[in-house]
Amino acid sequence: MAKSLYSFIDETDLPLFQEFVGELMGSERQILLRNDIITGFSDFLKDGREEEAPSCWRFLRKVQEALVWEGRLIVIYRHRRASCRVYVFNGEDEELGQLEIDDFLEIKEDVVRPDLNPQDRTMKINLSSFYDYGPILKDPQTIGHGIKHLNRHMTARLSNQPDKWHQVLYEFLKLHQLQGIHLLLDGEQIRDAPELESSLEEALDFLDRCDREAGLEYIVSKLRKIGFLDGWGNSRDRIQETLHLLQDTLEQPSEDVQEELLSRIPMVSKVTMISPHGWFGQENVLGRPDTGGQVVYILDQAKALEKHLTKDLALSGMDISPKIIIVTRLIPESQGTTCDQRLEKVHNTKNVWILRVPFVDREGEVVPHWISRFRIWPYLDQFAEDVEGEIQLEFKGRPDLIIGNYSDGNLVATTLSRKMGVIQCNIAHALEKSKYLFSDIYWQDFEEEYHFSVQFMADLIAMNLANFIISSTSQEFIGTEKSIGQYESYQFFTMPGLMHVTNGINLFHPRFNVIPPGVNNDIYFPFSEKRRRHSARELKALNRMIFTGDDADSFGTLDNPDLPPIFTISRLDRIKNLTGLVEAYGKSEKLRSQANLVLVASVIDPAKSGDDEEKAEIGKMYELIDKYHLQGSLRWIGKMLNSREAGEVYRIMADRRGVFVQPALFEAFGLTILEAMHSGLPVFATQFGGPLEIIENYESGILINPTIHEDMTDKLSEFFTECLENPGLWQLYSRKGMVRAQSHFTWDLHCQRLTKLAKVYGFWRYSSSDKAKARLTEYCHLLYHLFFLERANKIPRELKKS
Ligand code: UDP
Ligand code: LCN
Repeated sequence: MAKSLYSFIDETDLPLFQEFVGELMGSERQILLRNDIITGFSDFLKDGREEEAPSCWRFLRKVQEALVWEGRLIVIYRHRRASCRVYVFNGEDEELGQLEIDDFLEIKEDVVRPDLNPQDRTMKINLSSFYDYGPILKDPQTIGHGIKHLNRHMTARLSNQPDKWHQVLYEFLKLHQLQGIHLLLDGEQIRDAPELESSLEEALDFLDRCDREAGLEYIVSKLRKIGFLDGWGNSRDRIQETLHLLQDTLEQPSEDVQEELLSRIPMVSKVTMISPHGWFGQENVLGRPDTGGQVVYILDQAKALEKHLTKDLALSGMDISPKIIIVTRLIPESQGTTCDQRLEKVHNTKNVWILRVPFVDREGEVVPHWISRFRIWPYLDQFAEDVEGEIQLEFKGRPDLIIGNYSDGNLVATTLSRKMGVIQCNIAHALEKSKYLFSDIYWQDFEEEYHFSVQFMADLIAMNLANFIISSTSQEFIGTEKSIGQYESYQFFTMPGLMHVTNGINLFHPRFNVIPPGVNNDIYFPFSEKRRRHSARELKALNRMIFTGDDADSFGTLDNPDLPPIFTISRLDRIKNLTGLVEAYGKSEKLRSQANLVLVASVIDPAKSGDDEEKAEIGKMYELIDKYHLQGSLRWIGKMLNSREAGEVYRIMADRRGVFVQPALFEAFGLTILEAMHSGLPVFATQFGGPLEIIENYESGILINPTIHEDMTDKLSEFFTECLENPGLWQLYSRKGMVRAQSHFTWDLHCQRLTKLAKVYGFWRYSSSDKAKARLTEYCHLLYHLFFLERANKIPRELKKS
């Protein structure tokens, strides 16, 4: 279908636009990204004419990608977040052709791999025919608030077909059990929805009349006689409120009332969290390869969730303690960690455990050594089976909620959820697809090292089958005006010669919810709270270790240790770009005269690293230190700090009026940023990814472009200069960062919302037996067997590391 160019471009701007399109079509590159187009147009206008042609800018800013193909320019026009159209120009016509996504992918494949024979063409995956189940959102701005829309949908169905849905609600309450205890309604006394209404009246009437002094035991026994079992509340008032909520839901349903009713039902007491890769432990693990924020996140989440569920169960009158099991991989060659222990209690909890299950090879032998997260795929199918047995044993039954983490954990959660019939929540933490530019079209170049073909399929399966998905920021789902979201990138993509995904995820389904994490405030608290901090002796030792000590794990001496520190702490992945920060710092004489650079990362001896990417980064670090003669102004601590020490180090940096820098090329969220903010250390963080939503720029922190070294160093240098003129500036950033972190990013808030989601989506799962969802499950199951397992099993199983 053709569309007039005039719907986008003003008549006066048209000649310019066509000229620019002509220039793009003459370009040597056949694939252009948004940034190429924007900078291309800016250069095209030249010399102060950047403000010209506003309608062209409006149009071009929405172009995500363009292909130059057979004398035409084909553009992906993202008219709003999560929604794209494909337009075709021939450079002269005033009309635009429109293409289907499928055709676009075929052309893109042809551009990338013109050598592919038709018979080698790619498997097509289009899940759109399965997407007609459940409520569908309309406005992309509402993506990430799925629960709200689900509630609206469920309330509407209660109002529109009361007989049917009252009965469904009645059945749900009647069948409800927790830890084998039958709760809420006695089906022998209350036999259907109409009887529920009359029994409710009787119960509420009794509660109204009942003597204020009456004991809970008496009230509960009376209610039982009417057919209301345990689980409605822990006091007369609470029971009365909950029964009123039920009555209102039946008589005059509203979203809020229904949500509050569901969130009072004791549905969750046993939770399992799945996180197979990396070194999952409580000490001596952070900073190792594949071992960072996800471990911190899960441990803190589990602790906070135990507290929240304990309160939640008590409020519903249940004398039940929650139990949480974090499932990970058992690594016999544990390198001084606890990763070889089957069961480990999580510190400061009553009933939170780490359960480790080994990977086994084809011969049934336990795999002894650590394996990179990119190579664990062949072990996961058996792992899921073994985990099922182990958690059945530990829980003496099924859990009430399974939470998957990262691509591998989400896939295992999918298998467990299907087999055990338990609701599944996914947390991606970071989807690799967005981190590695062109990891889809040039997948073969990445395959040997990263096996993305397997990982992206695992992602597709898991994200389509999860009952609900949570993320720490909304851009993880739908990106920003400028860049597409991590989930959004699965809507359509091609891996030439392998798979061609026309519809991979429906972002308008209400399963997506944003709930940000917090930090452990026993560890990360303001530097000004002196009485909670380490003893003077410990502080002296830590200061020495970081700034002046000559331990085997530290590198570099500081000529002027009193300069404020630019501090960073991170794993040494390429994407974390610590070497970029070192290079930028090395290039800026001015910044070097204003501040020292202090890094806590990895190990300083490459021989001690078992990860190729990490080894390469360590090597690069030394090259840069040499090249820019950084001896004298850089300290590198290549040592794992325990979390108590790590917390104190942020505060020590604040004592010295330093700053925290997070220079990643892309960061899905960035817990270190929150840790620094909670400690009162001003933050400079990458503008690519989650930090955009954590920080309000030039308010509670400063965003930097890590791909432009001068952007990083100029902003840092300017800050230190201004602080000399106005010492209040440092305090201002420190304070505003703390306020922002404490008001928006806490685990209490997170757990309240997570528990509510589990309950509302739990009811939704029970009450919607949709055929389309069942077909989608079958289809994904096929993809799992025919594609995922097939390719995963071809990944060489690693030999023991020497
Ligand atoms: N961390 C640490 N020591 C290190 C490196 C990292 O304690 O040497 C901790 C850091 O304090 C934070 C987490 O690991 O809690 C990293 O989380 P983030 O979300 O910033 O990044 P990720 O590693 O998950 O990509
Ligand atoms: C993984 C990442 O890459 C970080 O950006 C997150 O903060 C971390 O997981 C926790 O979700």
